[in-house]
Parts: sequence; C-alpha cells; structure tokens
Amino acid sequence: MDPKITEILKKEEKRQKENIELIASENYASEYVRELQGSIFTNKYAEGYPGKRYYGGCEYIDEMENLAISYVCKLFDVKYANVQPHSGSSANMAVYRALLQKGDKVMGMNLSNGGHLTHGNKMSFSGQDYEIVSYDVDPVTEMLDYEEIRSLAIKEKPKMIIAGASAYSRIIDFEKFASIAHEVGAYLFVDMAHIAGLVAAHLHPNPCLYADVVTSTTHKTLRGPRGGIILTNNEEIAKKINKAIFPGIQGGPLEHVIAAKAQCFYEALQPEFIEYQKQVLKNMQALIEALKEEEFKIVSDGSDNHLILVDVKGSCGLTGKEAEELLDKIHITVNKNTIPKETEKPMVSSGIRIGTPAMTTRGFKENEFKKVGHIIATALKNSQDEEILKKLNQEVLDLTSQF
Ligand code: DSN
Repeated sequence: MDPKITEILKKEEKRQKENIELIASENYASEYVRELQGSIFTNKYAEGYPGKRYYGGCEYIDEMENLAISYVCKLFDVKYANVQPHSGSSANMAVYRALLQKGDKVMGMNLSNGGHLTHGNKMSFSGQDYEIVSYDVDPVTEMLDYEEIRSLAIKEKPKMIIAGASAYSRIIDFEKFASIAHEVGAYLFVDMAHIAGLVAAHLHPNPCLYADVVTSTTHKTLRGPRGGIILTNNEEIAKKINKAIFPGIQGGPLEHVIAAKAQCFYEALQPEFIEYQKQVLKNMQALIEALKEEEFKIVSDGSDNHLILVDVKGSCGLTGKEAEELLDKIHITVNKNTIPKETEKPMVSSGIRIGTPAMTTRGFKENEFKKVGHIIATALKNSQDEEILKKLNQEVLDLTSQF
C-alpha cells in the first residue's frame, strides 16, 4: 500500500478512536458492513435490476440485491424497495424525478429550521428545478405546527409535501402530514434519514404506514454503509422510482455497498439493535439533563430522538463555528448548526447539533453522557482558559481510551 495513503488512514483511525464523536448523522458501522463495502462485489457491473440486467454474470449479484430488498421490506413493513441510490440526495432526486414535472410546486421544511438541502434549498437541484414553498417551526415552541402547515398547504396547493429533517429533535407526526397532503391532493414524501434506526426499532412512528414514498440513508442511526434507499407500498410509484434511479439518474449500482446494506438490514432486524436504539434515547436524555444543569438553552427545550440543537450563542455568547472549533481542540466532534430565528450565516450559525448514536455504539451509557454534557459546558464557558481546556482534553482522552 502507498505509504502516504497508509499514513492518512492511520491518522483518521486514531482520530476516530480518540475523539468523542457527536455528529448526529454519523455512526460506527460494524466490521461486517465495512468488510462487505470493501469486498469483491465492487468488481461487478450490474446496470438494471435483479433478473433484468444489461450484463452477464449477475446471478449472485441478483441474489444479494434481492436479499437486501427482502430484509429492508421486512424491517420497515413495506412492499417495494429500491436499494440502489448512491446517497440520500440521489434517493431524493429520484423521488422528484419520478413524481413531478420540472417547475411543480413542492412544500418542504426550511433548511435553517432543520430541513435538508434537497428539501427545496436554492443551492440544490430541488430549489432550482421546482417551485418551493417552505414551512418553519413555530417561533415559540420551536416545534412543527401542523395547523400552520395545513393552512399553508391549502393556500399553496403543492403537488408534493416533504416531511423529515436533518436537525429536528421531536417526533414527527406522519399521520397528520399524510392527512394534510391528501386533503390538498399532494403526494407525501418522507425523508426519514436521521431517524431510520429509531423507526426500525419501533421507537418512532413508521412513515411507511402513511407516506406515498419514503427515502433514507443507511449510514446514520441505521448504522450501515454510506448510501440510500427508497421505499413505497404503491406498485405504480415503485415502477416510476425504479426508472428514475436507473436509467434516470444513475448508471451501474454499487453492488458492494448493496451487499453491505443487506448486512446492515440483517443487523437491524436483530433484538440487540432495539436495545441499542433504546440506549441512544436514554443517553440523549442524560446529556440533556447535564446541559440543563449547566443552564444551557436547548432548542424546543428537549428531544424525543437521538439529537439536540444547543443555542450556544444564547447560552454562552459563542457562535456555533467558535463552539465547534473549540470542542475540536479537546477531541469532541460536533457540527455548527443554524437554529430557529437564526441571525448568523449558516457557516457561522448560533447553535451546535449534538447526537448520541455514534458514542452509544462505542458503549457509552448515561454516566458517560452526563460527563460529556458537563465537559462540553465547562469548555464553552471557559473558552479562553487554556489550563481548564487542557484538563478537559485529558478527561476526553481518558474516557475514549476505555471504549
Ligand atoms: N449531512 C447530513 C446530516 O449531517 O444531517 C444530512 O444529509
């Protein structure tokens, strides 16, 4: 192996071991998932779908892709699945392409209130190719206001409503979203990327019961390889989705990633996965308790899932960017994040987003997450005190060396 590549790999391995990883969308995939992702399935071209490929030699590729499909359908109690999307964004693009014409009106959650780029932001294809109406969270409760969303839908009559978020810490009522969408004759499209692991463990309502189409990534709370999936119970939509993915926007599927997805779904079907997700939620509550003891402000005053947004500007005067950089120095990894009623630019922002999935995989329980909450608060309150920061850095390294 190229020594330069080896050196970079070793450095990243060290970083992943030493740091407290709190990015809400990250996780540590199992050795089996990683081995499959690097396996011989990478050598094979397989344009098309099982039983209908453009290349010979696909008999085992078909077997693997069919297995992935059957596992994911069982996991989310759904009839049809496409496991080929290279990413969550590709999965979302395929949904737009399958159900809409360019210029159609779409309603999605504002990025600065917790939505995703592909839910209609001007910088993404979604905001450029479609007419977008955005909904926000309620300015007081900082939670979704379904009556407000319904009024907007009735006024705007979108062809598709998107539910789902990258930075929203509360249960999303998909049944309500479906009744709003269907009242105005719109498709309901749910992007459950962040919460898919919780849904699989029955700790969050399952959008597949209500939505016309559901997408997810497989690498966040689901703890699999980096990639996407699309699910539906509607045969006509399933056919359109398949065409939109291939040949619409993708060529050869990443069959090595699909093999790793099959393993990820298999792992998520085991009872231990439910225990893991329960611990993710308990750990989040322990972290919140510690941050509240330190008088930190948490958006919507809490969380029902695996993440929180902390208003660092309102709590200790630092911007999200400053907080992220400071915590990086003591081996804690978070990301800056906009918060409701944001006054800073996205690259600066007033908040940080914190998630418990990755460190729960490492084995952290409530006691460790309480310590993490106090370490974060102490660091942010003493951002200029090198002595305190040095001591906190050592505490972090001592903690991660045990897991
Ligand atoms: N980048 C992902 C996240 O961090 O939530 C969303 O795609």
